[in-house]
Amino acid sequence: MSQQTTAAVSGHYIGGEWTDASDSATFESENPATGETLSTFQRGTEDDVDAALEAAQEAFEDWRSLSYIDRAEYLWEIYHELRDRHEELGEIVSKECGKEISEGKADVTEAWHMVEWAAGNARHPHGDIVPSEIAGKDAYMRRKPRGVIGCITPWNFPVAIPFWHMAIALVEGNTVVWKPAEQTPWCGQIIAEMFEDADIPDGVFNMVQGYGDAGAAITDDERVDTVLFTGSAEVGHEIAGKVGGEPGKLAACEMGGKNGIIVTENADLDIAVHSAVMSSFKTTGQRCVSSERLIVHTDVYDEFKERFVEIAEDIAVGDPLEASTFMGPAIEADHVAKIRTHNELAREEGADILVNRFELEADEIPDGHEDGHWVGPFVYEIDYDPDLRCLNEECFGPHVALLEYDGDIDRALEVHNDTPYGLAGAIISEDYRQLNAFRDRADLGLAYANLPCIGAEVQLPFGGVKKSGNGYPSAREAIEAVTERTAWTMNNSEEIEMAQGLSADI
Ligand code: UN1
Repeated sequence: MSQQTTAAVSGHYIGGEWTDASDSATFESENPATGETLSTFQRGTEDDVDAALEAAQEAFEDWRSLSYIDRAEYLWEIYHELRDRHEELGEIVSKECGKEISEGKADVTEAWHMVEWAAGNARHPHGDIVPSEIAGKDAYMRRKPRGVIGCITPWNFPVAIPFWHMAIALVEGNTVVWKPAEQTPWCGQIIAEMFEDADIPDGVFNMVQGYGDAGAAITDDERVDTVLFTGSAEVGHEIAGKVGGEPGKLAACEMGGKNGIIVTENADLDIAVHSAVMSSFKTTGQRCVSSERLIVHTDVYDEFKERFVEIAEDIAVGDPLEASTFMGPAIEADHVAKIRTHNELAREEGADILVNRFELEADEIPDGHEDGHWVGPFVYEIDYDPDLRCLNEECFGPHVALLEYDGDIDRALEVHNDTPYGLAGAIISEDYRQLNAFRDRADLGLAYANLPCIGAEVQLPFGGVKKSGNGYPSAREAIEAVTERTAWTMNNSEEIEMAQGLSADI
């Protein structure tokens, strides 16, 4: 059981030791619902990252030579700790990243689901037996670890996403250097304590707290074999461009989206409204899978609009620790400013504003939470035009456009696909042909039918197409980014016989 879950200056975890930043710089984590300081942390430098990478490299050979099952044992320890500390850690997630409490707890649940998948997968086959053209030859595809994995994770899932990256990487035999988001270092601290409590061998797991400079020191270093990144498109595209261009190095990045939900003429409107509200406002719109475009058929548009707007006007924004809250605050003051800019852009581009709760009324803000980073729903309708920036740029907040379309599923898909992104989306329809058209032709990594477009499960691939990502840093498919494939071919005969009819005569 960990020792520390309250304020103190907390260090990095490098080579099995808690260490201070090389220049003693610190930073603070804040409760976005109150503005209060939660805790103080060492701010990572290049030297700290250097030490972490050295430790990870040194630990690699011994770690890779353990069996999959033995490596997974360490992860099972953490699985139990995540379960035992579910309530406590869920509350810390809510305090540090502002998600309402059921979401805080779901974040922890998703983490242990990932650990369960990765550790359980240690007992599953890890390659293929492949037929050979030659009777005396055996051929296989075998996997082996890539080496040191650099993990950069976001604040909006401060427990689940680190495990998306690290659980599989570690069970596969890699060592890791991880930088938690600077907004959620407390969650990072607790996860590091869990690895310490699990007695993971020194240097196998390393955590450096800090900002983008520490992250860049990880991603840019030649000792890192794979970078796993989940976060903003801006940073992800930079990493993918830089790291992806280096021979021998891999970057798997998962970024945001401008996710859409299509509501067709025959949709069940209860399901449609419910799905749209969940997708647009849960996590205060701050999921990479949150929906910012609702593409609604003209036959049902007015009714959908009326019902959606009524809920958006009323939805409970407030203290994340209160069970009655639907939406907590935005993560930080800078993010509130960014959401404001997106709302203003929509207005400038001709949006008709249907709900504007961007600035909450004083009596909507809970007592003692006046310094929180409050924002409420912003809902607008606008004539569809593919060139509008407000329909193409991700806001990452409770900011959503209603777009009316007239025509068949082809028209709906045209509007849906017309963004640079392709992460998650949904269709609400009772017509199986429309559902299948969406499944096959929506530019998406995650496609939902008659459901919200949030809430993916870890045993599915999680990642996007177009500008939403390259590779899968997350969930089941992360295995591809953290392993090498070896084509292993063995001769069982006393002769050499070549494939493709190549002569073996010398
Ligand atoms: C994110 O949106 O940043 O699918 C991650 C979901 C969660 C993960 C979301 N399982 O909504």
